[in-house]
Amino acid sequence: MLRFIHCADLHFDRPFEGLHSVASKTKELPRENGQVLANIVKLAIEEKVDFLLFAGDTFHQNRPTLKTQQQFFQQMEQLNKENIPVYMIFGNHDYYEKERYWFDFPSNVHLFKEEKVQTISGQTDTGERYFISSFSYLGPQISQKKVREFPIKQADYHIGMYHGDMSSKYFAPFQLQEMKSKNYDYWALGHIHVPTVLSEEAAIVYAGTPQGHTQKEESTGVNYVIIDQGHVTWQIKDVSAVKWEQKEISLSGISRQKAVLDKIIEAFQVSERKLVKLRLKDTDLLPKNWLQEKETLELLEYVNDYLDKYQFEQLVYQVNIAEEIVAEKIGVPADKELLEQLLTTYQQSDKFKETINELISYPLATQAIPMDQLQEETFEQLQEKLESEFSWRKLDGIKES
Ligand SMILES: [Mn+2]
Repeated sequence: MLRFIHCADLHFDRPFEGLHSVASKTKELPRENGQVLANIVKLAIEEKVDFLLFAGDTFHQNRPTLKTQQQFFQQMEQLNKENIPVYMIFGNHDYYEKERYWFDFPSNVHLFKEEKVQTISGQTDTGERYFISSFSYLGPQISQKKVREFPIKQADYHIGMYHGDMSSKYFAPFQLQEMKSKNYDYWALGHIHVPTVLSEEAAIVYAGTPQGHTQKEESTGVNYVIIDQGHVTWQIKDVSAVKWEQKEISLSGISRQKAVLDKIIEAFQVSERKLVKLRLKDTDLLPKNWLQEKETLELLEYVNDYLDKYQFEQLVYQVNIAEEIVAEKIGVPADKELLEQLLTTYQQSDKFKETINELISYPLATQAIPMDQLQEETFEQLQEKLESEFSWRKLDGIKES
């Protein structure tokens, strides 16, 4: 029997995004990432797993800060003390460059340091042998179909780790059939942040990110996998430190602002570590224009002060009024791949910096806004806008990520 944890897309040093309107209240948030990693390590030790897999993008940047690295290496040392091996690949975000590390990886951490597919073997405490095949990114993209280089299953237990996306040209594209043909016991995938099972019977699985860093990443976890006599089962284990929630509040029957406040407050009954977006619906009895843009910030402050006062751990970062009107999408006679290609090209940081050159020339601006974060959020918003307002003619009908 083999028991292990499949963790992917930890993005350990990634900031929590989309929280500008409550910036003064989010100073403590980066610590949550440390808590997530600690939760994963604790789970591995408690369950006495045979090993832990990191399927790429463990770090958000390929130059993780010294402090981030120190925290990570300390946690890996905990696993070392417990004799729990770690197998780690690098993705398009944290692509491997050996001179980037301030510390030596502890001896229990086995790295895939090459773009070429390699196979590492290990042994459980009870003497069972297993093979793990994988590759790492050495730059922000891989256009080859790496799956073709993977060997056919060669031991009782053979696991593939794969950071990529079926339908993208830039992230090691693959076909499901090619993966299935390797006969592996489990494919531990990374890159897609929402937990996704590509094949139940061949166990080809995206674990998803263990901690959401944007409101889009609501469902998160690591996979706890058991392989017993050729039979594979897995469970999603919640290791998150803070959750994202969208809360809908109906204002039906309410015609005065005062009652709105009470109604919102009522929606909070128990304290939970959550980042909350409020959607107010059924607002037709309230006066037209009852909530102006500026007032949503005032409302946020009021609600958050209330939550603080009663020691609720929720933080409300946005208030919206549910829009009834759905705008018609504008058709674009171009393949969705063009959009993806454009976004990828402009996401290269030097290109982005060229674009915002003027802004960067003001030292105050660069001090006030971390440029990586600005870039990340700009592209996220751009992609959202391009996808929500335009309809892209798809040529191949493959699922987008
Ligand atoms: Mn990735």
